[in-house]
Amino acid sequence: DTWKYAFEEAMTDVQGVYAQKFKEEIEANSDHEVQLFPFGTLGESADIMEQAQAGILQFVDQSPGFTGALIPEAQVFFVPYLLPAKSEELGDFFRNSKAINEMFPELYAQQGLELLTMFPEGEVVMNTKDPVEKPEDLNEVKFRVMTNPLLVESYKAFGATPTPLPWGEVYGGLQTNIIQGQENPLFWVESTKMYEVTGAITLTGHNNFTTAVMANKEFYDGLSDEEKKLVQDASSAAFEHILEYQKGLSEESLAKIKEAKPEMTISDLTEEQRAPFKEAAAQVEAKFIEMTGDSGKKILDQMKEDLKAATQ
Ligand code: 6CS
Repeated sequence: DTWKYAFEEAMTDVQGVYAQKFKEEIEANSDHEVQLFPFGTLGESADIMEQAQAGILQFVDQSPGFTGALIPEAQVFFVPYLLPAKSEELGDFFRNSKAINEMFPELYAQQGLELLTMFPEGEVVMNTKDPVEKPEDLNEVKFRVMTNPLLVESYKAFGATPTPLPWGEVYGGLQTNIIQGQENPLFWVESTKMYEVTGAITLTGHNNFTTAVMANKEFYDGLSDEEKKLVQDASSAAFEHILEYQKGLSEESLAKIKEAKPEMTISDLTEEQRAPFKEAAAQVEAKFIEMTGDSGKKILDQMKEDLKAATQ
């Protein structure tokens, strides 16, 4: 039989490379076939999530940036400067975190989803029309964010006018000046040619892009123990593969952007320049607790504990 798996990016982007490895592992170790649906083939992120919940798709990759309405606690990934910047520490965190591996699966299960993995996709940069070096530079900037209330709060705290939009509207929005900025990892800025419609990239170090892969829960619960292990093993193999794949990816992507558009302004903010953005974090964290109550606080506290363990 054929298992359908949709994701939010192209086949050659990070989610696509992960999905291809997952497919390869499943097909090498069973008679099941995995059919992959990249971005644009079945609609926006919200559409593929609906299809996965309805059981039309067996697997879906949806980033917490879009899952906030369904699972408010997933917005924890948008508390600025929470995740570590070093890739080894990030890997350890995702591998061993109790919040990720025990607490989030319960929340996804309530939405009919079996959470298989969460993994990082790369440091997020601000990508704007005009250079940004301080919060004042974001004044009057309509900044596109993923559709997630906490991300709106972050960019308010950073000094911008946040504008939540699905991905499909971002290129056109920048081109027609409806928005003047967006944030994403460098590989994505490069592969989707965002540099064509923007003029500046700012490294603020405020986040790493997190994504999540899940299965329809009814489908997963109906698998035999052996098949469940097959899915878990394929997920683990794809997780290790994608961390390895990302080594040096941001640097390569930045070099390609510079080559395609030499006049692009690249600002890697100093610690001093980052300080006012860091100061905004406490306010965003408080908003997160306000939005999610006890359940969110428990996840955040556990994450902080897991982060401590991963960065020691
Ligand atoms: O910003 C977004 O909406 C998109 N960013 C990435 C890195 N992946 C998919 C997502 O749709």
